[in-house]
Amino acid sequence: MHNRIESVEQYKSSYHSSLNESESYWSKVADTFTWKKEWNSVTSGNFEELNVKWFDGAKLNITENCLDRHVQNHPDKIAIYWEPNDPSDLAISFTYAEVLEQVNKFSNVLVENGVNKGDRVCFYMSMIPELLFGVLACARVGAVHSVVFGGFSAKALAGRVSDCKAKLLITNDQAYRGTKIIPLKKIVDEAIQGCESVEKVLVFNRTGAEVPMTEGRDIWLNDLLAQASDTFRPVEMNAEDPLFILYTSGSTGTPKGLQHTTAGYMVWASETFKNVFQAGKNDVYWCSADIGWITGHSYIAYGPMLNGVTQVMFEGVPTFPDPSRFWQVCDKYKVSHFYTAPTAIRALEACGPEHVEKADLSSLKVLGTVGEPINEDAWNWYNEKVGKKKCPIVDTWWQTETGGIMISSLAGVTPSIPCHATLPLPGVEPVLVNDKGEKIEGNPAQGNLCINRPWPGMARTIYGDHERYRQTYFSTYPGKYFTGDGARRDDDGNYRITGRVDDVINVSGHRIGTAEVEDVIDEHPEVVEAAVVGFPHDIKGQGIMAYIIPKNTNDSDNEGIFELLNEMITKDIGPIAKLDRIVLANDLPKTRSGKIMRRILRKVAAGEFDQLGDISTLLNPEAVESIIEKVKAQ
Ligand code: 7RM
Repeated sequence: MHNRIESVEQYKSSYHSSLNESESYWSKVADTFTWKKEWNSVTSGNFEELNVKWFDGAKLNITENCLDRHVQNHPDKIAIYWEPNDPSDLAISFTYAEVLEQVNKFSNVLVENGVNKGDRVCFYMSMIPELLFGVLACARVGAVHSVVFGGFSAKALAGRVSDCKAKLLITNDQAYRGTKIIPLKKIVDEAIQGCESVEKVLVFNRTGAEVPMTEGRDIWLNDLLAQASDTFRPVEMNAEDPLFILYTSGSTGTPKGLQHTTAGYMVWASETFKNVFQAGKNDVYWCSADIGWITGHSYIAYGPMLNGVTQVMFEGVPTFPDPSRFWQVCDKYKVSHFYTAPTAIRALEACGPEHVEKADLSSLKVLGTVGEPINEDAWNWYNEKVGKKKCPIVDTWWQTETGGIMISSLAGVTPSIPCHATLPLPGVEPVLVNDKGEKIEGNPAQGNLCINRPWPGMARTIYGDHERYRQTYFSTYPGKYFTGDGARRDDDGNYRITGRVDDVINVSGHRIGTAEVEDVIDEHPEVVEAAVVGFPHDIKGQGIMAYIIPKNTNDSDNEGIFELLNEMITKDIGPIAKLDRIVLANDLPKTRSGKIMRRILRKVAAGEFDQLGDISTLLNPEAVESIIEKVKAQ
């Protein structure tokens, strides 16, 4: 393995040279990977023209870096300990040599089923090894993977499959999720009706359920894999060829397909994993995320594999069969590095200390958190009950768009500060700007978090809509990438992320656009107008609340509307976007130009009735009084 940052001094000098001698810094880093051909230029392009390229001219296959080079050095090292949903089911492990074999088989299956370089392949699967193998197989054959989280609805799946014009859809019969069974194939059948691009559906048999198979379209993946050859020559890719598309929600419109490319993403996922987690040769790393989210892409499928690390892959949920499951899995595999989300920490804390106390947990060395701001109570509980105050906590701030971690302490190397992501990684130049876009100099400071220059792991575009990419991220503060987050910087330059400053709600670490939810609610015939906002929620971080003006002002006529709206939301988006609360209002506060004042709705939802600011300039100040009354009465 190549050099990693191992002291504060080394962090400072690396950070400095990554910005001031960027070309030589990144070319030294890149030298440690396997290439088919070297790059012509380390970095080119800028945010103005939005033509960013890294390692342009180079040729490579990312899976040779994830697999082949480790198989040469340590073929028999465990790559994956796969832990099934039900602890009494069979756990399986795969060495690096075995993962390579599986990925080769899967690659042959893809090619035999018509997948060519550049084609999009969509995955709608649960956390079974075949999802990981399939994703890597796409990369090996040069196809672009687009993983859709198995909790999304048929309609949400259809939207994503159609947007990226996937040729192949890969799923399993059903998914085990705690006590629940998710009928993935059935949802696929419903989704696929409007998806003209899809030629075939490959179905992995996980639960053995009877599922209808459409002749000429659906094929059992198990059979194909069983017959496939276990050798495959990786396809040579250009540095800037697309690697994957992943959909994420923003403040407006439908979810955006962020497109990441090959070489820059590889270098970023690998370097950030190595420096942040500091996992050694004999360590066991476990990231509890689903591969359907960016965390699972960068810190299950790619980062750890690029570093040749042993990791746990978990099919289940934190509370099944009981709330000690995470800790039992840590003990079972002697997990040394554990990476999870604040929402999981809070949910497990709420189940009581006995579950964590009965576990040993002495193997743990490093704890990580990601997905949303972590509150002090959850941080302390994680530190004391899980880490026994001896494990550094890395609070890793990043986004789907950034490809990998941007701001974080380095475990055991730079100091952890409760609830602070702390310092930018090499190559990351954060800036705080005020609402006018002016850079806030000096410390302490608070403002909108932007990134001032391109970094290797950044998304290159929104699939099929480069203009939307520019508009969404580079137009608010020209010349800068705007993250959508607010942040504070302390006297020593440490960042604390305060949360979204746009119309994105972060529910249990999942991004939900208020506009998406409003669109569903507006379909309801009895709804005149709706506004959706986030509010503080003890477990989820943020909950979703809808203010609704119903056609019918008689309350008894609106009975059941909450349940009905949630059914609609579950059908159109998925259960993760369900409302926690609704308020039926006669009127919503608006500006004189007719815009709903979400700022006020958010304050009211949070119960901050005396912090509404000046409401006298509103078109209808009396609307505020009336919603306050309704909320107080809840
Ligand atoms: C990795 C991921 C991105 C949004 C981001 C933030 C929030 C993520 C942290 C965080 C505070 C953190 N990608 N966020 N990590 N907020 N501290 N350590 O979650 O695209 O799904 O979400 O998540 O608001 O903009 S994501």
